[in-house]
Amino acid sequence: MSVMATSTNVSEKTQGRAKRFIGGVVEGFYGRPWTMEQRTELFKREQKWDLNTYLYAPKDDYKHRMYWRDLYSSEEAVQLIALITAARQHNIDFIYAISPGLDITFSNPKEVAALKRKLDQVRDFGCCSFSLLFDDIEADMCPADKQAFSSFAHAQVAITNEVYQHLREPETFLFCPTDYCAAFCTPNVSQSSYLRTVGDELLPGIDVLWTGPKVVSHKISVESIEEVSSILKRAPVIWDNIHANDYDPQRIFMGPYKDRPTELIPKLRGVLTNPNCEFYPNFVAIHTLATWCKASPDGATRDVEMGDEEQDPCYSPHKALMLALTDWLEEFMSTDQPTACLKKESSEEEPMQTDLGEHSYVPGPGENPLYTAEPLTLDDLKLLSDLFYLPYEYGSTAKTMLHELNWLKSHSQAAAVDTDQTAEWRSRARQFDDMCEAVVRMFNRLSNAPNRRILYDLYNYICDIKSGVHLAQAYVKSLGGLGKPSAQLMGADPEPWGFRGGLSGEFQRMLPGHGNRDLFKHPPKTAVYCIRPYCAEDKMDLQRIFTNMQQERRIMTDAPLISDLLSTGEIPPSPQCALVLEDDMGPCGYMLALMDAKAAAASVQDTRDRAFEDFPSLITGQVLPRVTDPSPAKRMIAQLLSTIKSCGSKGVFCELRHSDRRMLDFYTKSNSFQPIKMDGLPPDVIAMGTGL
Ligand code: GDL
Repeated sequence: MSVMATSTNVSEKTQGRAKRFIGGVVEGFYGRPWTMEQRTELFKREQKWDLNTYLYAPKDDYKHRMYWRDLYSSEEAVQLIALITAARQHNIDFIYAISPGLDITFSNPKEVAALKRKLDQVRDFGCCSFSLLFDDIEADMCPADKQAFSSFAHAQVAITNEVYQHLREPETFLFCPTDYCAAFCTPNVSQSSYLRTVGDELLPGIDVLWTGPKVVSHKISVESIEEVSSILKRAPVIWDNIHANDYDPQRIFMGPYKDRPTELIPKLRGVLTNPNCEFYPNFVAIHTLATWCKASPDGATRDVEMGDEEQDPCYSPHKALMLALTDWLEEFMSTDQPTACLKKESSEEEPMQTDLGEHSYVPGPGENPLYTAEPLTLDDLKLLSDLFYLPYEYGSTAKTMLHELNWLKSHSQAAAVDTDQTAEWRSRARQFDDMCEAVVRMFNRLSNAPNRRILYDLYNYICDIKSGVHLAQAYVKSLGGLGKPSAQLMGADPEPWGFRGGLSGEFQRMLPGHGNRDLFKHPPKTAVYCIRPYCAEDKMDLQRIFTNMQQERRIMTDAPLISDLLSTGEIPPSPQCALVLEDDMGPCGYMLALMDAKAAAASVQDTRDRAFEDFPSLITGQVLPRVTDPSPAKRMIAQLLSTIKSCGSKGVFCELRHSDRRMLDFYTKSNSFQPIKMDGLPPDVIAMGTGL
């Protein structure tokens, strides 16, 4: 077997000729492959939107991967020929991919012959472009291959070069490496010996697929592409998994192509999107990619209107989305289903649906009027896209709903006792309810849209989000006292939709990191807090925080506690016992402590007798309501307790007014502080303490 192939006249033919940018779709996901009819529909769309390529690589198609050696039967041949012909008719380059990596023995000539035989068969069907994929396979070679090749990369490259030459160096020939993203490279991209071998040994006419920094890349930067191009010695074709959903049955992505600057275009050989498994909901994914591919940073075909000056002068994801949704709305409203679906052969795929238009029933006097559905709107589709946006980002409405639910949850107790807050809480609860209703209305209008195929692909997802929103809506009502503590959420014998997610959901909830990677709960902006030692300049800020919190809770401090005097600065904290919490808006909380509370009490003539023997030290603090995350306060307390303990104190207490629900709740939920009996405290004050 020839291990190193050399360049021939054929490749020289293509040298110097600018190759066109590859733009299109890879059907490269796991699960049920698309039907022939859907693929043909795809070619039509691609042509209409100026995309030029389709890569045939359905992971679970028998003869693409698992049974890669098997030739196609005559029935299958008829179908493939029809597909290849349809692609040609629509000016789409049909690339046939094969994935032999699960079990091929690279060093066995019979295996290489089987691969060539299979690709020859597809070439005879009229296919001119090919691809060898080595993604998602074990990187270990069998003993025979270990003997024949110095590395896995050498084995893959040798067979790829050989097949490429056997097929006479097709103009388009793609190779998918096993290390197809930066995260898979050891130790990193520029030092990867695997990629170096590919770069050095793979014939120059073969292009390499690359998914970016990760399998599903949030962003793809120009620098990252320059880095990988340098080691591969060629510009990669991006296999983009941004809209792929085969890894999570509850998610589907209908946000715009995004976070890939158009400056990338001249640095890439192409982009192929591997989208959602469901064919019809990919309208947005493919339409917006097409818009992106047309955005040219050199200014030649630059559409000024399209740009988003702040982000990318040539492309705005929002505008691209609105263009896509406007076109999609038309498709939703069309009953123009290909006639094949009513024919017998495809009746398994689609239920019977006939147009009743001409003979529709007219109700008589006194009868129920016929049900007429409200038509779907562009706003409905915008909402749909917002709820199912992108893998690392929710759309704007989804973000607002989560934010509002979180606020309503965390402010329900304060609102229950404070009339000003009650008004705000109720108004925001009403707005939240309206947003939930909009989701239900969208669901109803979608369910009534004439184009049933799109609906059926979306149905599970929209049903799921409707139930989720419905539960949240009921919960907010119960928080505001407008509904019973939701039977759906907490009843003794709830229906199964009260505990959704099945076994997989159970497992997820039991794992320690559950929720850690939540897209909403950890937005980068609010996650950054700084805890630092108190300094003299902080005095005014601390007083302001203290007074704000007192006023908010309408507390009169004519009989101040030692804690109050500590907060106002009238009693100084003990050395190293004062911490300030800051966020990007400035100081937002503090924690102060006194090692010897008895001495401090005496210094201000506070003679109330307390349990100072067991709890000689005191701690106090406040955190503004904008800090919804309890962890910064926990950290400050932990740090102070540790300082106090290291100074020899045997216990710490705090004094809390009943109206200070936030801190009360906080200490109650902490595992260490317990209510303690302290004589002499005013009736609205309770003490909690912890031994050290
Ligand atoms: C992958 C697979 C792809 C799958 C995607 C998303 C590549 C090259 N291969 O790793 O088949 O659809 O993840 O799950 O991306």
